[in-house]
Amino acid sequence: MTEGRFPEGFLWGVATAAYQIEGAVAEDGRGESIWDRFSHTPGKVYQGHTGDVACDHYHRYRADVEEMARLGVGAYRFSVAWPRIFPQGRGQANPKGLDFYRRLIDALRERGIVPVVTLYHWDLPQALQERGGWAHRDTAYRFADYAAYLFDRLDEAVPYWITQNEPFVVAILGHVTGEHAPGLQDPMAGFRAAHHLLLSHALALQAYREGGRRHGRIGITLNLSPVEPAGDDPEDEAAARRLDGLLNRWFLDPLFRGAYPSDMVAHFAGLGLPLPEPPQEEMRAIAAPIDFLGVNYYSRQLVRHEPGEPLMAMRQVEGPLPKTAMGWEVYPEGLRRLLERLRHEYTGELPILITENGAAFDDAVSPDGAVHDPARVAYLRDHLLAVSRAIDDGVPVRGYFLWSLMDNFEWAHGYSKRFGVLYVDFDTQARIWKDSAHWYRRVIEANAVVD
Ligand code: GBH
Repeated sequence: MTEGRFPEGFLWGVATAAYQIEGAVAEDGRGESIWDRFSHTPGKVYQGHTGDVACDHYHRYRADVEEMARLGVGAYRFSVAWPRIFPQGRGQANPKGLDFYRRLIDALRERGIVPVVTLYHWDLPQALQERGGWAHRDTAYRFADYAAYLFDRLDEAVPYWITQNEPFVVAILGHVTGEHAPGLQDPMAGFRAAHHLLLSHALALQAYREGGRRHGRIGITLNLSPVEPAGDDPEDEAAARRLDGLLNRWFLDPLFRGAYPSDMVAHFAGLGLPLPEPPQEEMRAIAAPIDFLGVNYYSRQLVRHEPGEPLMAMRQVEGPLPKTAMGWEVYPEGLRRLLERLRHEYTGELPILITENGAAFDDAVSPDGAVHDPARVAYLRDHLLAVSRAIDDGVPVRGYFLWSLMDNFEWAHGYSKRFGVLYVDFDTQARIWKDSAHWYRRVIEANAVVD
C-alpha cells in the first residue's frame, strides 16, 4: 500500500470514558463511584477538580454525536458507567442508567457511527470498593453479572465490546502508587487486583460466549509501551526487562499464554512477596480466545537500575526526545515496534484495534477564535504513519481511536491537561475545533495521512 494509505474499511474513531466526560453524577439514580469519592478527597486531584460536571456530555450527547458526524468518524469508543447501571454495583439494576446509553447508541446509529463499548474505564461502584474492590475476588463475579446484563440488552447494537481498559493502570496506579482511585498503597492488593481484573475479563468473556446468540466481537484493552534501558549497562537492560514484565507481559502472558511471566514471578518471590497462586481453571479462562486486542499507546518507558527501589529495583528516567504536556516523549517509532512485537510474540493474525493514541499540549484559543495545535497534528500524523507501516508489514490493525474527542477530566491532573481534538471551554461548555480536528476530518475522508 502507498505510504500513509489505509486499507479499505479501516475503522476511524475517537475515544472517551464515562467519568471523564459525562458529569451528571447524581442524576437518574446513578450511584457513587470510586472516582467520585477519590476526586472529592482533598489532595488527590489537581486543584480539587472533580468529574461532577466534566464536559456535561450526559446532557449534551446529541450535540457531541453531531460533532463526531462532522468529523466523519465511523466509530466511537465510549465507556459505560457501572454505577449508572447498578448503583450499588450489584443487586437492583437502574433502568434509567441503561436508557442513557440506549439514547446515545440510537443517536450514533442515526449518524452511521458504530459504538465500541468499554465496560470498565475505572469507575467502580463505591459500594463494591467497600466490600474490598478489585483486591477482592467477588468483584470479578459482580463485573461479569453487570457485563451480562448489558450484553443481553445492547448486544444487537454493539459490534465491539471491550471488557477492561488498562488493567495495569487500575492495579498499579490504583493500588500500589495510589495516584488513582481507590488510592491504596499496598503491593499485595495490587497483585490481587491485577489478577481479579483479568479474571473479570475472563468471566465476562464466558458470559458473552455462553449467553445465547451474540452479534458483536469482544476483546480487552491494554496500555502497552516499549520499555528501553537508559544506558547500555546490562543492569539497566535487566531493569528494562523487569518493567516490561510488569507493564506489558504481566497482562499479555496470561491472556495469550495462560501463565504469569516466570521471570517476574521469580523476581517477586525473591523479594518474599507471597504472590497468590491462581487456580489453573482461572488461568485457562483468562487465556480463552478473544476477537481482537485493544492497544492504548502513548509513549515508551526509559529505565535505569536502582537497587534501593522497592519492588522493581528500577526507576524511570526522562528521555531526550521532545515531550507532550504530560512529559511523555513523542516516540512514534515505538508504536510500530510494539505492533510488530505483538504480532510476533503474542497476537499473530488476531485483529488489533488501536483503542487510544493521542497527546496533551498546552492549547489555548487564539484571538482569531481558532485553536492552533501543530504539535498535536504532528504527533498524530507521525503515529498514523507508524500504524500504516505496521499494516504494510502485515500487522492486522483494523482501527484507530484518537484519544480524545474532546478535552476532559484527565484523572489526577483534573482539567489541566487537554487531550481533545475539540477544545472545551469548561465555563461555557463550548466545543471549539482545534486545527487537529480539521486535519483528522481530512485524514478520515482521504483514508490516508494527509498534510
Ligand atoms: C489512558 O491512560 C487512559 O485510558 C485515559 O483515560 C487517559 O485519559 C489517557 O490515557 C491519557 O492519559 O509510568 O509506569 O505508569 C494512559 C495511562 C500513562 C499508562 C502512562 C502508562 C506509563 C507507565 N498511561 N503510563 S507508568
